[in-house]
Formats: sequence, C-alpha cells, structure tokens
Amino acid sequence: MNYADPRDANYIASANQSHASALAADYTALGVQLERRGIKIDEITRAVANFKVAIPSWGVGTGGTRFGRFPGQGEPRNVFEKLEDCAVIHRLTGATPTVSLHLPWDRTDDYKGLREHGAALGLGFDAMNSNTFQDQVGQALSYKYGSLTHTDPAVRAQAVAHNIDCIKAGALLGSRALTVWIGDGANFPGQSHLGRAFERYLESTASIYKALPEDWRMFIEHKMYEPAFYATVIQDWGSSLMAAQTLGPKAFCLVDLGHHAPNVNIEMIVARLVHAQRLGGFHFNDSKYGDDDLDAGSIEPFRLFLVFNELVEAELAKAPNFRPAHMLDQSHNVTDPIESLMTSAIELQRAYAQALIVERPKLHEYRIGNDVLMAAQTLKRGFTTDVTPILAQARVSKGAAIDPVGAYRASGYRAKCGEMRPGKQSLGGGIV
Ligand code: LRH
Ligand code: MN
Repeated sequence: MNYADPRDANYIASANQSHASALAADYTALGVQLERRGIKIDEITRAVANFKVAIPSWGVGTGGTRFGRFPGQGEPRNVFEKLEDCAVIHRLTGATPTVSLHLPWDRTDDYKGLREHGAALGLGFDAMNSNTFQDQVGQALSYKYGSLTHTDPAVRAQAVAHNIDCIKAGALLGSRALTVWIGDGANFPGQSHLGRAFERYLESTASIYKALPEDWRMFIEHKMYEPAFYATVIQDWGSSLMAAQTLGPKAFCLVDLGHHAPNVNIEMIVARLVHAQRLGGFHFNDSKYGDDDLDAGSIEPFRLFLVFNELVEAELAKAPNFRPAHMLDQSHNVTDPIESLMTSAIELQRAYAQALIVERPKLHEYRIGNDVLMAAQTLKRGFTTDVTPILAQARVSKGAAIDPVGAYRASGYRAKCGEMRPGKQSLGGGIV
C-alpha cells in the first residue's frame, strides 16, 4: 500500500495538477457571470480564503448513538493523535487552523507539549468545552441530577471547579474562550423548580465568569432537550441571552444549529443575537429531527445559507461587538470523520460565498418597494449560484487541495493510521 503524507505541500501541489486547468476555466466563466452582476470574483475568493472554522477534537473519532458505535479504522487514541488528523483537514482545506478541545476527553498532563505539538502541525486552540454531563471515574459527586444547577451546593461547586480547570488548561494552550453546555434539566413536570434552577445556574456561572481572564469570552450554549426530556435549564436562546446579559460583557450566546425544534427560524435567532450584541458563535452541523449532529449543509443547505446571509448583513453593517467564533460540532457515525469534517468546512465556505454574492443594493430596493417576489428571488440567486470554483480557488490560494477528499483518499492516510494505531476500540454506545 503506497502512502504519501497528505499534509505535505509537494504532495498537495502534485495532486492539484490534474485539476488546475479545469478550475481555471470554471473560475474564469464564473468571474464573467458575476461581473455582469457587478461582483468582483477575486474579492469573494479572498473573503472565503479568510474564513476559518474550528474542528471539534471529538469529531475526528467515529461517533455513535445510544444504540451503538461502529469504530472506523485507525481511530486517534489520544489528543495528540487527534491533532494529527486535524492537521490533515487543515492542510487539505486551508480553512480549519484551530481545534476546540473537550475536557476531560482531551485531558493531558502536558498542555505545554500539546501546544507545541499543535504549533508544529500549524494548529492553534479555539474555545475549550467543559463536561459536567457525564460522571468521570473517581469523581466525588455525581451529575445524575444536574451539575451547575444541582440542588446540592457541593455538586455545583464541583462543576464550577471543573469549568475553572478548563479555563486554566485553555490558558496554557492559548485558547481565549470557554463554552459551557450543560444537560441539566428535568424529565418530569414537578421534578424541578423551573425558576430556582435558573437562579442556581446564574449563581454557578457567575463564579465561573469571575475566573475568566481579561481577554476571554464565555459561550453559553442552549439546547431544547436531551439528555433532559421535559425541561432543560438553558433550553432556548431567550434563557441563554438572559444569562449572558446577567453575567456581564464577556458572556455570549452560542448557537448549535441542532439544538432547536425542526422548523425553528434559526436565522431569526441569529439576527436577534446580533442586535443584542451577544452572538458568541456557532456549533455548525445539520439535522432533520433532533440533535442529529449530521454534516453541515447535508440536510438543510438553504437554512445554512440564510444563517450566513444574516452574518454577511451584520458584517456589512459593521455590527458592534460582532466577532462570532465558528466551530463544527458533529458526530460521524458512518463516514470517515476526516472526510466529513473537510466537506463540512467547505459547505460553510459555500454558504458564506453564496451570501457574499447576493446583489444587496437590488435586494434593498425590492425590499423598500415591497416587491416581495423579486426580493426573494434576488436573495435566492446567491444560493442557486454554483460557487464551487471560488471555494477551490480559495484553497489553492492557501496552498491547499483543489479536491481535498480525492487527495486524502489517494494518500492512503487512513490505512496508514490503521497500521500505526492498532489497539482495541470500544464498541459501546454514546457520541464518542
Ligand atoms: C451538546 C453538544 C455540546 C458538546 C457536546 C459534544 O449536544 O452540542 O456542544 O459539549 O455536544
Ligand atoms: Mn454543540
């Protein structure tokens, strides 16, 4: 089996050769098309090339559901190997220079070494994720009935301490944010006092907030349900925004696309959080029913486009305090995680490019004139334009691959990992 390191610049350059002339022709043709709309293709390509999204460290292993997990070949066995795979994704797409870690899944005794390992691979560290939704071996107090909102102050203190540990680890890694998602809630009416649970949340997160370094942000992630199946303490963007506004200027709301009921207008939530100057960032993925954590843009690409349309509107309006952190949060149960994460990062770039080429002056005219049909058509024209050449050209401008999945498969990297990473893989259920 021949193997070539897909992170190697020469390997990528040779892999691009067979695609270069077709790309040049397609790029020129699209450029002419966009020119007719008064849009400069190179400006869009530059903006797309500057678009960055963080990789979830828990996404490079095979995910599962409560019914089972079917591990793939050559799974990373620790956070150092996870970074190796993240580097393949970044080298081939040019779009994922940072990794978002999850503790204790990624705990190590050598965060300095981990930071150096990341730097050597061209990677930095994005928001840290705490975990008080599982009990760890040897943990003193259980999170069965909650964590930051548990009725027992000792359990709350344990959960607060864990979050502060995440901040300390993140500071060693150069991270600048902590994402707090808790599964706290109730399965039955009557089980918990809905108001007091929220007050306990505010009290606990205030202690975490106080431990944030000056230049850090705290991302509050809401979720409609699961693991709680009747009421979740931070169930929706309203609860998240109230908490952020109560905690202080370093607290922001993080929108995980899968954490809403089907048909919820997520782009409207984004517009409101931009208005409130509390849009902290995203966990991008896709879903049809629940928090399915499917590949971004795989089920509802138009919805993804509409979310990016709100981000472009905010960018053009120079919205104050607008600095969203983009992250993927997916569970790859039946695909090679590296391939899914590469294509998902590119689907985000696609939605961004489509939103950037919308003819805004025209759209504005039609809106002001209440020409409803032409307004809708003008927005949709961005979505229906095939921007693939722009995405590929942006990758070339970053020294990345025109065809990332093709280059990855031809490299034999996965098979090589199978050889290099022998060892038993757990079959149990669960997302990681
Ligand atoms: C919760 C969530 C959260 C992570 C976890 C892995 O559903 O989206 O962001 O901590 O997935
Ligand atoms: Mn998430």
